[in-house]
Amino acid sequence: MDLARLTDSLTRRIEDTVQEVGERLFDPVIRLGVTGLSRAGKTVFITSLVANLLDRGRMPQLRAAAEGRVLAAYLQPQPDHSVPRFAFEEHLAALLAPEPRWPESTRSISTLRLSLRLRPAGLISSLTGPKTVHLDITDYPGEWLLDLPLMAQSFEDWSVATLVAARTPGRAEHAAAWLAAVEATDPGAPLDEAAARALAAAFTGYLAASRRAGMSSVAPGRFLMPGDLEGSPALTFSPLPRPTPNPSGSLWRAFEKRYDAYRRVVVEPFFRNHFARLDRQVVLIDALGAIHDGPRAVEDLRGAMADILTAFRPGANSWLAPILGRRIDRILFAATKADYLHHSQHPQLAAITEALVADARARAQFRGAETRAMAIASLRATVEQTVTREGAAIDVVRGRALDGGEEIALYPGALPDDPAALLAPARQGAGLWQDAAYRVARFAPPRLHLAPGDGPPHIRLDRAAEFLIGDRLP
Ligand SMILES: Nc1nc2c(ncn2[C@@H]2O[C@H](COP(=O)(O)OP(=O)(O)OP(=O)(O)O)[C@@H](O)[C@H]2O)c(=O)[nH]1
Ligand SMILES: [Mg+2]
Repeated sequence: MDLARLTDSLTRRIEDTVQEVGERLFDPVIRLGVTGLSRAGKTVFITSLVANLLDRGRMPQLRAAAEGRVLAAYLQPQPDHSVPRFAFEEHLAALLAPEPRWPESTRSISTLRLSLRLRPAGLISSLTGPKTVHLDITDYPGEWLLDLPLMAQSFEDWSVATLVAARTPGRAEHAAAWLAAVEATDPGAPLDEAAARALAAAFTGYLAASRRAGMSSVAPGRFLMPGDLEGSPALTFSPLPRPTPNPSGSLWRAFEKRYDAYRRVVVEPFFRNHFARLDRQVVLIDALGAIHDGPRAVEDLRGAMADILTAFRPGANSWLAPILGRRIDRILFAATKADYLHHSQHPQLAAITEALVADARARAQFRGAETRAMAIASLRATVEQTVTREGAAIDVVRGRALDGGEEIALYPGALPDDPAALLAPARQGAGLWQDAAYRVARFAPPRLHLAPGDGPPHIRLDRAAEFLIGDRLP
């Protein structure tokens, strides 16, 4: 490298640093955690939220926007030099294409910084002039969230819990091959790498089948979504019963080491780097999807969310406590995909979502954090309609089917007013809903023609944004 270029790149680096330091010192940053299991709707939420903050025509409930105080909104080229940028433009283009497509399952982590230039409200404005606020958002595969509870579990405890869960109805049928492989293994015998790989593969097969059946608890997260760890020995382990005796060099001890390495090398950095210092959190929950999959899926979702949210409890365990939950002062529990329901049923959906996380909230005691539950759709794919069947008026939603693209009307079933009508049988281990059937047909994204100044259509995304960041916009 010649001297001129070297100096040039040095200067640029210094400018970068100065700019970063300047931003950090003077401009407030809101770090929004978007938390949700796989397919909960994180990527669509981030894409639509950002698009609707850039073009605010559909954000009347975001006060700063309604009052015309947002002077400019723009995306930073590369917010974090160590993490890829969230592919906002690609995701939005796919949703706005003539044949619109939902995003693929997220395979790795990415991040985005949106900057808002604001005219402060009221008296301050005449004194200070415009202010800039940055909004940092990270996207990641939902599977990885399931690793959070592992941090508080030893290999032995995790093995016992996972083996017990695998024998329960709803899971046992998917676990047969893996459990047979565990039975046939002597965990006290010396490590045999080929046998280890076969066990790990059988375990992964069980996790994949459970997920296809609508189950949420399918940790460790990297087994189903390895990211850059595809084929890595760090993923070659499986729960095993502890043998006695348990000599050093046993398969069990080897798996224990790998489990601990997985937590130390994979899980801890992910949470340390990306959940640290969050200010606000939105927890996206696909409650409708679970209801559709049946009582066992609902109970499994409840359990998974409880395990995850409990890890945010201050003091829950040694290393997470200083990292998580301390500063988060607002948490929104959002039922996603509310556009599957006529709005007359949105209150029931919000109530069910609130009840789903009630235990976790009580246990986690998000000290001082203000929480709220809402039914939202990041991207509205349907329109509402009232049809008459056999003399009775029925509220349906209409949209394009994901398979085939033809117009369909959907009546997903009536959600009960009392969430316990769903959650109690789920808790008691019911296999099917007693008096109701819930249907969900997957909708394709709508074909959109956005007017200038408008973001994509949504349901209550502006209210969600107001709750999550509104008070931080000067
Ligand atoms: N109708 C409707 N469907 C939605 C909406 N948001 C998400 N979906 C559906 O949910 C699917 C998953 O959404 P994503 O945003 O990709 O979910 P994710 O949480 O990023 O999932 P992972 O990347 O696998 O962790 C989409 O493919 C859509 O089918 C919405 O607002 N309305
Ligand atoms: Mg995603």
